[in-house]
Amino acid sequence: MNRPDALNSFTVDMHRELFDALATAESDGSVRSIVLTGAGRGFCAGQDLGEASDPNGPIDDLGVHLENTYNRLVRTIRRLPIPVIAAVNGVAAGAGANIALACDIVLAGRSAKFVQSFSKISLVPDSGGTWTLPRLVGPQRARALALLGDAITAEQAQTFGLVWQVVDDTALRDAALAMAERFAALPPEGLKLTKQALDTAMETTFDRQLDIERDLQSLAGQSADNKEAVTAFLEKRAPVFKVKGKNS
Ligand code: T3D
Repeated sequence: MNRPDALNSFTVDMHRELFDALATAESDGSVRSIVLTGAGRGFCAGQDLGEASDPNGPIDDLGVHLENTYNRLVRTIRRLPIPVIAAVNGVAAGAGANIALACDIVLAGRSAKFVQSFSKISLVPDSGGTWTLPRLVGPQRARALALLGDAITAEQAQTFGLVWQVVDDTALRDAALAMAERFAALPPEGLKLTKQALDTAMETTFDRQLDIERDLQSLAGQSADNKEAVTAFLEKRAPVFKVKGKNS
């Protein structure tokens, strides 16, 4: 996200650019993971409030705007068949915080902050926040975060379960790229199916989830990636996975 002077707050144009980038990454089958981060000192301050309040601007009904932009974005992130890493390099406020939480793995620089700033401007947490937060932090903390709108530090966010790892600010970029390289070395089919399995887990029963695991494992077990990984293990050599895509 690249509007550093406004802490990478979202305009309609920025949404369009990010959709285009995600679509390009998805259609190029050789892309094995995505790192989402912010230019400058912030990760993302949510909606650009200047654009949202401009009577001649592109936003009229906020619900319509949400559906066309933030909802589409977080649905895309969750649906992508490859891991998405949020590298939260500074403040993540409003939708910016919840977009980070929609990603598969959240890394944070030590100076990052997470703010559900919606209550301060009389809005409802969006971009999936009311779904994601209670599942990640539990109902009491979710309510306090959403209703008070207090900023929490990267360390607190990690303690609460919002963040996988906190690293020094100067190490964040390298940590995110190192994780992306780890994903690039893993067989992609298994990662895709694992994302699918975890997506259904929070909404279903134990029995139903066992059925889902069975069906996905059946697919995984038929994949060339699984065969190559097991053969390589038995032959005590490094596996070589065939990657689809225009660059392969
Ligand atoms: O529209 C819809 O469909 C509804 C969807 C809503 C989704 C949402 O995200 S609602 C929530 C919107 N975001 C906010 O309410 C956060 C507003 N920003 C802040 O509260 C603070 O800026 C921060 C806590 C994020 C950071 O504070 P601080 O002190 O580190 O920085 P700052 O000085 O406030 O901001 C730096 C600059 O960025 C400043 O511009 P300037 O004075 O240097 O020219 C500030 O105006 C600008 N900026 C920060 N956030 C936004 C913004 N400009 C426009 N929109 C913003 N959201």
